[in-house]
Amino acid sequence: MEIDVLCAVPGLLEGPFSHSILERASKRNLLHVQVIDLREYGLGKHHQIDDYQYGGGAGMVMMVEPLYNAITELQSDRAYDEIIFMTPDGLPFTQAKANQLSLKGQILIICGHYKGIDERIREHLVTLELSIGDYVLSGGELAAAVVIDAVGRLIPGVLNDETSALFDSFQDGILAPPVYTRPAEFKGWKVPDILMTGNEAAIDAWREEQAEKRTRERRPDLLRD
Ligand code: 6GU
Repeated sequence: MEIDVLCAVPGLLEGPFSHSILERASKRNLLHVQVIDLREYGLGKHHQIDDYQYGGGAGMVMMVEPLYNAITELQSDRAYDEIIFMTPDGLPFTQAKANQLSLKGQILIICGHYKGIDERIREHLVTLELSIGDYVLSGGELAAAVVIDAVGRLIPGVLNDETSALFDSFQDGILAPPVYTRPAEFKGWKVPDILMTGNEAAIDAWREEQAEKRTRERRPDLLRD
C-alpha cells in the first residue's frame, strides 16, 4: 500500500512512521508513506499557499492553485483509490473505516491548516473527508498520522500473531478485556486466579464476560446497534 500525505507542516509527520510496527511495515515493503510539502507548490517567490477569505472574516484559507497543482502532479504518477481530506467536519473515522481503507492500494491524504482549504478542492478532487473526533486540531497532520497508524497495522503481513488485530478493542464492536503479565502478585495486587488455571475454555469465557462488562460500563453506545 502506498500512502502519500500532502501537507503544510511536514515536520509534524517526521516521527510517527519511523518506529516499531509502521517501520517494520515499510522495511517489508508492505506500506510506504511519502510526505509531500505543499509549500513546494506555493505561488510566487514566497511560495504562498494561503490567503484571506472572500467575504471577510478571520483566518486564512489554503489556496486552490497550490493544492490543485500538487494533486494533479501526484496523480500523473499514481491512480489514487481515494483522495482523503482530513477535516473536523468530515465523517467520523472508525475501526470499520480503517478496515475498508486497509484494502486499498494507493491513497492520498490532504491535511488542511488555518481556516481550511478552498471549497473547490473538496468539491472537485476530494473523494472522502475524515475527522478523528469532535475537537479541533490546529492542522490535519496529526489526524492523518492517526489514520495511517490505524490503517497500516491492518495491512496483511504487518502484524504477527502476537500483535494480531483480530482481538483489538472495536474489531468486533466491543472493548478488549483486561490483561496481566508477571509477577502474579505485586504489592498485594493479584492477577485474577482464573488466568492461572490453564483452563482455556474457562479463561475464554472469563475474557468474554470481562469485555462485555467493560463495554457496558464504559461504552454502552457500542452495544446498542
Ligand atoms: Cl481531521 N483535522 C483537524 N484540523 N481537526 C480535527 C480533525 C481533523 N479531526 C478532529 N479534529
